[in-house]
Amino acid sequence: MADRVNELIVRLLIDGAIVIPDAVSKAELAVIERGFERRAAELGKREMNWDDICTVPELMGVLCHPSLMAVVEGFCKRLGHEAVFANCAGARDVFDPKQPDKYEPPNLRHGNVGWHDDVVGMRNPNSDILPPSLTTLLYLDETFADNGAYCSAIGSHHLAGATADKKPILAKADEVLNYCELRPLPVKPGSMVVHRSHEWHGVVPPKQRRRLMLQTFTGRAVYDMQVGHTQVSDETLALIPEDRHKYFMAYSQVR
Ligand SMILES: O=C(O)CCC(=O)C(=O)O
Ligand SMILES: [Fe+2]
Repeated sequence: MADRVNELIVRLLIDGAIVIPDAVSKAELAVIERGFERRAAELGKREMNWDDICTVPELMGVLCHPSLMAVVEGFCKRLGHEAVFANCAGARDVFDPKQPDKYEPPNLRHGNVGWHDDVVGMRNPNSDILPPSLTTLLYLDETFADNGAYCSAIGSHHLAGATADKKPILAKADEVLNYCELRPLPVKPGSMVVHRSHEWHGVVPPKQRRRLMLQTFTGRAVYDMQVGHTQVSDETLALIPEDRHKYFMAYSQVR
């Protein structure tokens, strides 16, 4: 088990993205699905942000799950950081039955995969926060190499840089797509993808239900350097097992 976790941590360092198979049990997954479907039905939508889900016990129970934290904590420790929860962007079903399937397998290079670096979406990122930061995705449905898989440009995070005043420099798209291995990471339900900042990724357009829940982590010492972290209320904390409360922090100053 410890060997397996260490292997995943080393792969994260080298490749920038990994799969944790069966991160939650079948019984846990059934609970999560129940929470997802109940809340989606209440709201009449299948794309839910943090405010939509922060009172749903079945979904809050997944935050900082022990099988995920074994990898996240070990990874951060290796870089001299203490892992803390940064952000939850919500839970969503990205399958849109109205969207025609435009993907032509096996063309990951030119197909409609939407390759990107998540740093593009961050407000004012300081490059110092990026090395220990990890984004994690829990999949509630199976994904396949030609249908719904998360795809990684393996090692692409090594191509990013930073200016002297700590502004991130993104890799060039052509270099990523021409020189990195473009690898689909299909998963079984209950598995998680974990990826580093600056790792380029995309999604093979799904032909069926594709529900997931997102969580992002960073290092305690760099937490304050980035705006936009999810501030978890006491009401929500009460839904999360107490032994995980150590991962939750708040900004040291009001923002
Ligand atoms: O749906 C996925 O597997 C990845 C989603 C993604 O890349 C994102 O939300 O930035
Ligand atoms: Fe992304």
